[in-house]
Amino acid sequence: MVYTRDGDDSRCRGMHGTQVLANPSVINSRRNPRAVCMKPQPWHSLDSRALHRLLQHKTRPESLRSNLRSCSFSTSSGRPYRPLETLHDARVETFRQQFFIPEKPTILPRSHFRDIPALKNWFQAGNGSPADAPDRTTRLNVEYLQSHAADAFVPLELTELSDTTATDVKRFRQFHAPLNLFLEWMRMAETSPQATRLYLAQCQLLDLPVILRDDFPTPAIVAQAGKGDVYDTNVWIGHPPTYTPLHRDPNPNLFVQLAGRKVVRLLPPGDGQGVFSAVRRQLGRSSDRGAAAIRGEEMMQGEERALLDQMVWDVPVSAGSESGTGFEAELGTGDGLFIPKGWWHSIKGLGEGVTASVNWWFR
Ligand SMILES: O=C(O)CCC(=O)C(=O)O
Repeated sequence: MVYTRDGDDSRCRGMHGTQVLANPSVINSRRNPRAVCMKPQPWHSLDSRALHRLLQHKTRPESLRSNLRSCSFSTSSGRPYRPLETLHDARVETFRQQFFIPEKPTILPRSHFRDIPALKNWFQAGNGSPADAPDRTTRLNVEYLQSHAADAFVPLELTELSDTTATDVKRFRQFHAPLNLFLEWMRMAETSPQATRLYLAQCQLLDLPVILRDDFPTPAIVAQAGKGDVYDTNVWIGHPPTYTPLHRDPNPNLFVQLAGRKVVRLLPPGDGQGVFSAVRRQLGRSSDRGAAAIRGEEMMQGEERALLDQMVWDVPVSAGSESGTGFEAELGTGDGLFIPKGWWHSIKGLGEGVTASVNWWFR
């Protein structure tokens, strides 16, 4: 396996190309001198003023509502999404010829990735649900992760909702903190729903100890379908509803569900750009290549989040001839989705218990 750090995007490593390492003085340049850095604050370094600002930040519901009202986009995203088909033949050669080379998305044969060691080592059946129950809930194996990486510095996203059942985001913040803080939060959230959510988002495997990295052997299609270059591998863990807005990655992506469920909506390059540009124009913001490639705070809250969400998700799924060019894929444990380079996607965590995924950006 070859790890390369040069995406072919000229600006950064991907939407998720921001990184603060355990030692902030080596911010990302060691890894990728071209990466854009948002410099999130380590948890413990949020001083009382910063916390105050965080607590005072207000969304603007009135202007948001009027933007949504006045919004009359005409892009193909207004047409229904089709369910994405599942490949039944697991051979690398079939995948390469039918999907990798022609850059078409597909769901790999269901449960194809069920033997990734992380599935068994990182997760456990939730209380009271048998491990083989189809709708079982899953919990994080906090003890296993604590014993190997409690002090690892990881990227977290904090989303504060108005109450535990609300969907509107009061505050959003990205920062880095020891993994243990996240693990303790996950333990707490298991038993009592929290209005403040944490999402371990875009956590690079390279920042975790080798023993945990070994839980993610490179899948054959990643190693063999193209040049075998792995550009980045990240894990994503949280409690539903997790949310990732519409964006595109600069490299092909194998996205594998490790626990729980997620639903993904995909748009081809031109249509995704149309939706993204329309939203950014509406807000008077730039829609250049870089803007769509950074998981910035702007798109995670307020008007941009609401508009992107509406444009992608307020559209039905239909298998009929009237369908648009977009696809929807629902993934359960062990399922994998191929997202070709440049295809736009938005992802939501579903159901109960923990939802977790890993992605390999590769060429
Ligand atoms: O699972 C998620 O929430 C986001 C994953 C993602 O955006 C990606 O793999 O490109």
